[in-house]
Amino acid sequence: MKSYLIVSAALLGGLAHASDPCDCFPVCGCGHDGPSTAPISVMGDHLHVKGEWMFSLRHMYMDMDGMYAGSNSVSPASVHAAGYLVSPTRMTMEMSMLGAMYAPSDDLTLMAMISYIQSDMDHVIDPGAGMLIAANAGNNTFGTRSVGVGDLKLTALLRLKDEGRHQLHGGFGISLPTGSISNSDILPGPGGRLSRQLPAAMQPGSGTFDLLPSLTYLYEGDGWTGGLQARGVFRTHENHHDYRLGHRGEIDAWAGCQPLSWLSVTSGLGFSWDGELEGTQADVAQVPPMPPGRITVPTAFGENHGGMRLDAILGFNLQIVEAQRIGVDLRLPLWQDLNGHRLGQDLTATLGWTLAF
Ligand SMILES: [Cu+2]
Repeated sequence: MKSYLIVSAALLGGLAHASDPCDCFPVCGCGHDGPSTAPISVMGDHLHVKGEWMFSLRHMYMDMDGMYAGSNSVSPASVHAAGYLVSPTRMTMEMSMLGAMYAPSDDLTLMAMISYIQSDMDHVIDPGAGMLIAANAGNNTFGTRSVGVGDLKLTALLRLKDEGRHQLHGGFGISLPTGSISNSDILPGPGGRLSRQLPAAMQPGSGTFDLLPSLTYLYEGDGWTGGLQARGVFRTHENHHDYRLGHRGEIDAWAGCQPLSWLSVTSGLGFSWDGELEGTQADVAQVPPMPPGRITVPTAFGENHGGMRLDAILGFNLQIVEAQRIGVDLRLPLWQDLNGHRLGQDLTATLGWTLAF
């Protein structure tokens, strides 16, 4: 991770000194003169000019590999020793996002986003849990998959300040529970391998109306631009499976420059905080019928959700064709401190394309 930081710092430093002052346009990287420096995974980073539309397509790949307790990586055996019959070992999530933006005025941009999500989770059963292994057709590992449409997000971005090098806008959004929270897959348990409700982490939707406030500050320096975005997700009630996901807060900070008229390079940091899941997950078993004193799987319990994480961000934006942008960014965790026993974050990669007219 240190080498990554040195390389990206050297890259940005070298570009800033070697090239002419960058023509960076922090207002909008879509349809203006050159790509913005905001990482493609940051949404709502810009406003549009009156009457302008933008469509976007993003694909995000997230890899969670290995269990954590706090900030330490732990083995499945230690998860089993904590009482759980089953330990997750890995989860991948792929999310395709379709977005639209429209500006009814120079000070207001409306944004809508819908996603399609595929999640896969691998598990290992405690070698001592013979009955459960027998119920799993003699195998001590199993995988689950969940696919579906996610929650629809609607946001209004309002300009708060536009003064020389400084720009500030606020986001007021709502997430509508269009995603399923009732997806099931084949799981071992009483009666063998049967279709059962998957835990919250595998559901495409939150099942709740969520508030999505955000605040974005953009700065235009000499030869570089930077940005800072703080955003939150507040769950307003419990869903019909008797739980709500944790509230969420995130801050992304980035700085970048445009070494070529069609290329921008960005480096930054992302901090995220997730709260614990509240409530019980109806239909997800917490206590197995046998053996006594054991519990099922960490994902069935609220205290094993959430935590804090600091990511390094490295991104590129290309604008080869007028009004279109292709962006890619990587997020790699520098540090994470997670609640209870849960999978740690490994890598998040986002590839996106935007078209403005
Ligand atoms: Cu846009």
